[in-house]
Amino acid sequence: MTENEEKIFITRPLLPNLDAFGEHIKDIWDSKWLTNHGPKHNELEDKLKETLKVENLSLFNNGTTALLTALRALDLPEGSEVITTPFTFAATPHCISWNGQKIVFCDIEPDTMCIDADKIERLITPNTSAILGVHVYGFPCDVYKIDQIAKKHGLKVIYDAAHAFSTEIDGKGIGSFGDISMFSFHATKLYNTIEGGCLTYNDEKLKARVYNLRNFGIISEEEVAEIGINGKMNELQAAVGLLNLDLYKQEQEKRAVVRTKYMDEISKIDGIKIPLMPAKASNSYQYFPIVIEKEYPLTRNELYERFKEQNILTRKYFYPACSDYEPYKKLKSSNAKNLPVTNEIKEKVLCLPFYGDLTEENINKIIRILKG
Ligand code: T4K
Repeated sequence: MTENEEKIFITRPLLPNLDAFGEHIKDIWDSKWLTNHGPKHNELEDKLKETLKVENLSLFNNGTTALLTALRALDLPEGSEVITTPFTFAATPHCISWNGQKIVFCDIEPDTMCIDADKIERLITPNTSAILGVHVYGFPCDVYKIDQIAKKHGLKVIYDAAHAFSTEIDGKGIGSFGDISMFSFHATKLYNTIEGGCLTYNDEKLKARVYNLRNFGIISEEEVAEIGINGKMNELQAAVGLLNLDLYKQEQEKRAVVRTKYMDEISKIDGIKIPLMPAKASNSYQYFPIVIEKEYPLTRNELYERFKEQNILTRKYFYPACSDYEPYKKLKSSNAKNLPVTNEIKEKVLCLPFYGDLTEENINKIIRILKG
């Protein structure tokens, strides 16, 4: 066994059949068309639109370039304020800053751990241009309340749906809410294209703009209309994406079984809370977070170390919070008194290994450690 084989990771990527991938590679080699909106890219764009139940979809080479492009496509004024959550991966605030907007962190709601819609309005100033919510762990933000606030104040709404592939709210694709949503198809995501991502949006007029921004701002051989980026997904990524589209539901079913096994046993343990999906939303099965309360005999950090001693690599997503990061910690909105829930949750949350091929033996080992 190699060192890696002995470890239990938080996730393992969904991998298509190698021969099937070989057939795609042969097509790509034969056509000599490797990237720049090739046939597999275009086929995947069409298919994903149906899967995610959205009107418009543009593929990207990763979720971060997609989110950067989303902010640019909405023409948020430079120096304007974007209200967002500190309880997310670094990419979310980095995209706002990289794009020249100012971050205003809003505290999170304790059950879903998403931005607390009831605390957004008090942070709005004449300089606010947008709200950027994150459907963290696939739990949905309060999209209806956020929509009301945005309409009332004339703000744009962007969602980071990196963790929410195929989640639906009241039967609608989660990517159909707000002005633009971003999905990540990174290797660690339920559905992956190795690296990759997409934007989804209702306004068809954004399509051409997103297309140009994704391709350096080029609009014709002799015309570059604006400052764009290289956000294009290549044909190899798209081939993995096409094959994984046939597999992700089966992976979700396998994860549902793992989840049930975890729930049956962990729900009996005093001091461990399992955050639940609101009834109106379907589960993407991206992560399995637990919250370690005071009644539990170990702190979250002690539990993390205990797992590590047994080669089980749980993750403290998202500790530290983004408001603790060097570039953001001095912001007024990062002050601890403004973020009591974030600062409490970041010390208590732990994501357990969660993927379809997690063996019964390993699930039992994890549960045994939790039971102490
Ligand atoms: N917004 C949110 C809310 C996000 O969570 C993310 C990304 C983004 C935006 C940006 O989207 P992208 O630009 O990435 O598309 C991972 C991922 O790299 C990152 O995509 C993800 N969020 C974040 C939550 O997790 P790390 O640093 O934790 O990954 P790493 O390398 O430690 O991998 C975790 C475990 O996964 C490994 O211990 C083993 C397993 N693994 C990983 C890789 C890469 C594999 O088995 N095979 C692999 O190839 O960031």
